[in-house]
Amino acid sequence: MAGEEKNHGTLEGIITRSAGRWYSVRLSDGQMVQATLKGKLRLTEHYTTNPVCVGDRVSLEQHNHAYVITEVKERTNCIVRQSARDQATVQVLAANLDQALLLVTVAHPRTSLGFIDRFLVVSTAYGVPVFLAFNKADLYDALMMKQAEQWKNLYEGAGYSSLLISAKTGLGLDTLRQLLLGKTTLVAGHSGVGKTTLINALIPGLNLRTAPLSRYHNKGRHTTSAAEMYALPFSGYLVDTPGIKELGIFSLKLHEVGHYYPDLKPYLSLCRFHTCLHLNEPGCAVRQAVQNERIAPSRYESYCSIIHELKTDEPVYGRSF
Ligand SMILES: Nc1nc2c(ncn2[C@@H]2O[C@H](COP(=O)(O)OP(=O)(O)OP(=O)(O)O)[C@@H](O)[C@H]2O)c(=O)[nH]1
Ligand SMILES: [Mg+2]
Ligand SMILES: [Zn+2]
Repeated sequence: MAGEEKNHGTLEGIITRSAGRWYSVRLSDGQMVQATLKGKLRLTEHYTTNPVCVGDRVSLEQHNHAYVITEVKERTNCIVRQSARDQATVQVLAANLDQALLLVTVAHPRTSLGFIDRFLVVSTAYGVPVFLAFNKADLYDALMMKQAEQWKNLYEGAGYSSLLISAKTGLGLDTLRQLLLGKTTLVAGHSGVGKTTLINALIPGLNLRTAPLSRYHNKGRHTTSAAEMYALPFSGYLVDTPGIKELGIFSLKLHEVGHYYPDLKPYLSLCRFHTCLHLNEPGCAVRQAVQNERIAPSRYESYCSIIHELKTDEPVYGRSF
């Protein structure tokens, strides 16, 4: 009965999970509650599937035992994921992040350099600092270890912190804890690289569901189906995400792309033409730097592949925060 309804005033909180029409919210006093969204908020961002995402700061009202989200605060940043095959599928993974951890492995499911570079570009473009961890080090033979070291050096040389870890044995986790301390970190990567296993290792007692790789494909099965935020026992938060298969690049301007490659950046202003896209223009300082082995060939190749993709695809969506 409306007349007897008790309104407890406005509360503040952070979305920790969204599942269907229900949102889990951590209130500013630490209490976890379930809430629904006020009707009109459902219509605001029409080309994303989710108007409110994990990490969003919200205001809520409590009416008896029901909580309703009445306002979503402006985001400082967010990571939007768009499938490379289906451009209509755009999903805001999480918002208000301090950083992203891209989890990869040279065991299974092996991550390609092209995928790593795309994720680094997307993260950087959305204003989220990113670092890498090579997981499952306990499974590496001598050859794989050499490969992991090479890739680690490649990305450190390009300006990204990189660690060698094992979520299973705990190798490297002390160093990782230092990087996570006091921050909200999105954990991303292919399905089956061990995102959830790592989160379980960092948060004793959490026991989230993980699953072995499928026997036939040596690939993950998308065991985690929705993003969710968890509190670390030493201050900070982790956002577990469902595995990313492929990553579409969209809404970047051609001339912006080089700026999201820290290793290309020092050369961008040295090209003969200021409109240089570093493909085959004369007097290109970037290509010269590749020839002089100051830029790794794989990094330059992924740059070219992103430029070609942007040239052939009409950007459909504006970048929305
Ligand atoms: N040997 C070894 N196995 C690991 C390690 N980390 C994860 N695994 C295994 O890899 C498999 C997949 O792990 P998950 O944590 O479910 O992977 P995920 O990245 O969360 O996958 P999605 O939720 O599908 O995106 C499980 O069988 C884990 O036990 C590791 O460091 N070493
Ligand atoms: Mg998982
Ligand atoms: Zn150039």
